[in-house]
Amino acid sequence: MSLELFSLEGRTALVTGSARGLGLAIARGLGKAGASIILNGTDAGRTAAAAVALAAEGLNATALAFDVANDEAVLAAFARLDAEGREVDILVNNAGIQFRKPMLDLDPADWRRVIDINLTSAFLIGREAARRMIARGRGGKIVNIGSLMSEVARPTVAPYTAAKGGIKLLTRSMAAEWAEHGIQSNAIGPGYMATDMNEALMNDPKFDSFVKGRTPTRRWGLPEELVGAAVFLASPASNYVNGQIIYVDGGMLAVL
Ligand code: GCO
Repeated sequence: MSLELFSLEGRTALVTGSARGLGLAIARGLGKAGASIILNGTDAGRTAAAAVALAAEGLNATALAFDVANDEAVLAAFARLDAEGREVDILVNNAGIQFRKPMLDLDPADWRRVIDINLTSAFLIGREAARRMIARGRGGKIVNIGSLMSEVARPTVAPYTAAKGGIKLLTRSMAAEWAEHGIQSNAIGPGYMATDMNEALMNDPKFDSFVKGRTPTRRWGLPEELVGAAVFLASPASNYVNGQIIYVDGGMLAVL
């Protein structure tokens, strides 16, 4: 079997929230598979530094800082890509924040912020990318980043859970509307991964013990362990896969 099936040569991938964490690991992996990478973050300096770091590794990486939850910023970002002649063939909707507080104590503004960044941004950016993929007539790939919380809940993370549950069904909506245009829209559901966002949890002996006990693999996941699923869903290897979510969770969702 040819590895061409998993090659991203000649393709351009926009990865949101990729100045660090899971997004940066996924962007690096897509770059190593041959894609030209457009990194995104809200902090222009940090995003530019990440692009320089990937370029120093021999990857084709540039930075595009914009607020993924701001309608006008998203439109302006795609207008800039249009003006530069850059065509997004692969979109990874990874941007997301976490906000841990019981619902009874949650400020509605914090609820809305999590929903806007973790879910609405995927709709806003997904449709700008799809609009152009459809107009070009050669399809494309959309990979939304879900979570264990696309399936199950735990106390104190309601907005994140609602958003990630929405990501699962938004992915299916994208498949429903855009598959006929040659666009494959799928998702990845990371398990408990060793990232900055989870540092507080990793440093909590009780939660660390919970994760290691509840996960059959008995450890936290590494961000680079998402790369295989990301390259698969971004490559021709997944041309007949649509509306699916692949859990990279060490088996946590598979067992009681
Ligand atoms: C939490 C964590 C989780 C993980 C991940 C699991 O507070 O429970 O932040 O949400 O980050 O999303 O898939």
